[in-house]
Amino acid sequence: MTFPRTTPHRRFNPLTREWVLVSPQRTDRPWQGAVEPRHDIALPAYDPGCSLCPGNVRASGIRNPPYAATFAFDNDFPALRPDTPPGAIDEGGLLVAQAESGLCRVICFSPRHDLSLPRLPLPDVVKVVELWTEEYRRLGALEYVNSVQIFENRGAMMGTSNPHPHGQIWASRSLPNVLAMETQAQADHLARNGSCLLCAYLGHEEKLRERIVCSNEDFVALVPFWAIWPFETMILSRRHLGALDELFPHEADALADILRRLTIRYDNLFEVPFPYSMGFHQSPTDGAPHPHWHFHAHFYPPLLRSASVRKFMVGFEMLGSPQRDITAEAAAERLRALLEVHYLDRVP
Ligand code: H2U
Ligand code: ZN
Repeated sequence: MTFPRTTPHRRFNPLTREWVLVSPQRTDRPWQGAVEPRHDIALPAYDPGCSLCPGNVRASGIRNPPYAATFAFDNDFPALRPDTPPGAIDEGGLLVAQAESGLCRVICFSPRHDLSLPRLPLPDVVKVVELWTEEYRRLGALEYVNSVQIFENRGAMMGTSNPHPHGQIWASRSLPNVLAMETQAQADHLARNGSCLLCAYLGHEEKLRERIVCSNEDFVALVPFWAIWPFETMILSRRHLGALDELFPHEADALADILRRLTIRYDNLFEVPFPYSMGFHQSPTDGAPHPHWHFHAHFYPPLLRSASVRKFMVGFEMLGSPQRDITAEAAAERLRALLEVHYLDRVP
């Protein structure tokens, strides 16, 4: 069976079990709406006013060490705390609340204020992968942590407070909504089919090869069939594994390689530092076995047709379901056509 890709259709996301409306005929509509300011002004290698640069004092009054590679610290303004007092209410299933504990970390990717994942040398990105792995292992081992959400908000458009290359980790007792949905969907798929949902999905994509952006021996970057954001991608491990702490050293190198190559392509698309929210989805750290869990990363970038026009999730999308204009296949083709040399690092 096929479906007409040039006319409106719905696509199903088997990980969250939600639908996206695809309307390819809308890509050419006129735009007189918001125009985003460019954020590609040259940054200094060190900014004395930056709270994340080495040796500087943070808002909390704590001074950063003169770090030379990566640096992680407890968020000075954490959304979750380890010592939250217990408590819960449930009034007829209508007023339901629970105390929540956890902890929040900030991860500096480099001492260089002006660099970012796509412009860091590969060995430096490997160090970031190693730090994420160490944090996942350490935080996941805490009694009150069942989920370790590692993420990066990149760019002012994504609400980042500071251009210094950094990410965050929120570790929590409860599984966040999306992790809970993905856990259930993967468990159900394994129980029903006897196979891993994402191993099976990756197998399809490798056969079709129309949504793959780039790959290496251990990882594949692709635009998922059910993508919502214009240039949304996923990175999937080829080997069935649940989390960063299961990677072999050569796989950690390969993850750094694919992250770097994908983010270089992103920056090259509109020749600006490409804004996005990205993060890893990994096995819950509740001590239970999760054979159904397949490690992956999601990239959600808002830019639509240029550096100055972004997608908004409003109207039908807020009230009904997400919608996209450019198809996943067309987005993959555009990302695939780009160079893997950063536009700022090209020799003229
Ligand atoms: P974002 O740029 O994605 O907001 O992440 C920066 C985080 O760094 C943010 O959560 C923390 C903020 O709370 N932060 C500190 O912990 N100390 C500071 O001095 C500045 C920012
Ligand atoms: Zn800085």
